[in-house]
Amino acid sequence: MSVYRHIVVLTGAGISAESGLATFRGADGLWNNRPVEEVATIEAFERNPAYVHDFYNELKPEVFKARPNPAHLALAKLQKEYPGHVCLITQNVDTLHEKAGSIDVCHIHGRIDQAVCLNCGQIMEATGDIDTQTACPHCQVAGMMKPNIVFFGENLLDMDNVERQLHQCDLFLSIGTSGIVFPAAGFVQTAKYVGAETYEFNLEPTSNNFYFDHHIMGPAGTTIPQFVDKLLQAATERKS
Ligand code: BJW
Repeated sequence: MSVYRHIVVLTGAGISAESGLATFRGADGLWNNRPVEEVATIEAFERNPAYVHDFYNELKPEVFKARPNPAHLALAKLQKEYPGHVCLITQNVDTLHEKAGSIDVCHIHGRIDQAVCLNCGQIMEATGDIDTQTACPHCQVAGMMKPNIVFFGENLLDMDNVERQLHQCDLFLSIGTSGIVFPAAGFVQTAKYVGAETYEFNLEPTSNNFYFDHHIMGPAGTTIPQFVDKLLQAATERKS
């Protein structure tokens, strides 16, 4: 195992599956077998915001009671103990990486514990219910609040930072994501282009596996702690 200067980790719903949260495209998928792109689109929200608010209001308690699993904890340990930089990018709207102790997590698809006001653009904490009547505490306009979740057709968050991180990385890890949703599915291509070594961790091969040098199959709660131990051990051996 080599020692790396700049590790970029991309996580998806699969890393939170062992914490009890449904993935999107699995058998018991979050959207109950409806194509996610037909429900989680900005057009669907504009058509029927009450329906979308109800969905997320119901989902919040389940997400908030979930606890980080060994994969989240191992990545937090990697961030704390690895001698190189470790950048954590997640597509997940849960905050299990933060609960595991990770810092500076880049939430490219937003966070379920936040709302954004479509009138003034302010992002705020929203752990309780929001609905079509909720007023923005910043600009006071009512009825313009949206969960701070990136729907299909919306731009991702923090992409300037993501691009910067990807262009510096020498190791790219993709964990528990089907590689179907862009632009996140294309990050591995950028990493490969800049010369990074690339690993995919999943239960099964994905359709996006062309750019991965290594495929490690198995539950992330098992494979990630083992892999992190190897990275940390290599770094320790290099030092001594
Ligand atoms: C385990 C496991 C265990 C299970 N251990 N593994 C280029 C080409 C084609 C289309 C596009 C393109 N660029 C943009 C698009 C359009 C679109 C898109 O990608 N469409 C595709 C469907 C083709 N993208 C967008 O619209 C994005 N915006 C954008 O590009 O803006 C620019 C633009 C604007 C306007 C017009 C055009 C461009 C926005 C994407 C937003 C995604 N939002 C969602 C929903 C949020 C709602 C919510 O959270 O409730 O984010 S979609 C949904 O999918 C969610 C996820 O973050 C995302 C990714 O899913 P993920 O994490 O991969 O989950 P799954 O379920 O798919 O996979 C889980 C995996 O885990 C599986 O592989 C399992 O095997 C594995 N697993 N247990 C290890 N224990």
